[in-house]
Amino acid sequence: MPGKTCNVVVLLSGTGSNLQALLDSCKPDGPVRICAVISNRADAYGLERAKAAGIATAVLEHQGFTGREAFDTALMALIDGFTPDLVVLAGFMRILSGGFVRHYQGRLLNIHPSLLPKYKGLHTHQRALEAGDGEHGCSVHFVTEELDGGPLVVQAVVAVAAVDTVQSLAARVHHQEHQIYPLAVRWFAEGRLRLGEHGALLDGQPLAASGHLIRP
Ligand code: NHR
Ligand code: GAR
Repeated sequence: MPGKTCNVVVLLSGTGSNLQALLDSCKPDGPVRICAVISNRADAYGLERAKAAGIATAVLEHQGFTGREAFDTALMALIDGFTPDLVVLAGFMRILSGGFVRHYQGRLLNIHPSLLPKYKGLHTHQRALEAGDGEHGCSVHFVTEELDGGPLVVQAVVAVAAVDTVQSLAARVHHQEHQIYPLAVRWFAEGRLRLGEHGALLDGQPLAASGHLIRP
């Protein structure tokens, strides 16, 4: 899509270092335009990063809703007010309902701190260390109803050292997250990445089951 900009809404719950990596990767004449950052937590530091970059922010606290469906319906209305081409989960810590995920089918990405399909869910670094894994990493995937189970786009592998702690391992995984998320978002914005019937396609070609794999 030369010339066309891709409007992106970012959802987050916390620090927002992945948002920062996306912001830093956006060139004024590039294809990615982050149009809003939405948090389910009013105290998320990611909101400050967005404000500092002059980007619209909104807070929708899930505590105010009775049940996931009601929260998700309000969240969809808020997101759609920004007419995004792509919605990006960047440390967003709420599980999304089927209705939400179907509404954004093919235009919803997540970054997850493990080499999926290993370690879906939470506490991934601790679980990789406890299992004695020699390799760990992070994954970008299209979001489907299956939690952390959607088609993979790109993965980065991190070697685990014998001396690693949760903190030291998480720091190296984070560094890789900050490389691969901007890459995946740029591919999408350039029209190179899309969700086909049988998985993710890059330049019209099916990606491997692991997605595009980056090794140290
Ligand atoms: N929703 C769907 N339908 N599918 C996915 O793949 C999703 C999703 C929503 C979020 C991010 C995910 C991750 O990368 C994500 C992927 C939160 C939880 C969780 O258990 C699990 C996975 C992910 C995000 N959340 C708790 C809940 O009850 C709350 C935890 C908390 O607030 O700290 O929603 O890991
Ligand atoms: C990232 O490591 C991301 O992969 C993870 O949360 C962190 C957010 O960091 N996501 C999940 O665990 C989703 N359940 P950030 O706020 O600094 O980008």
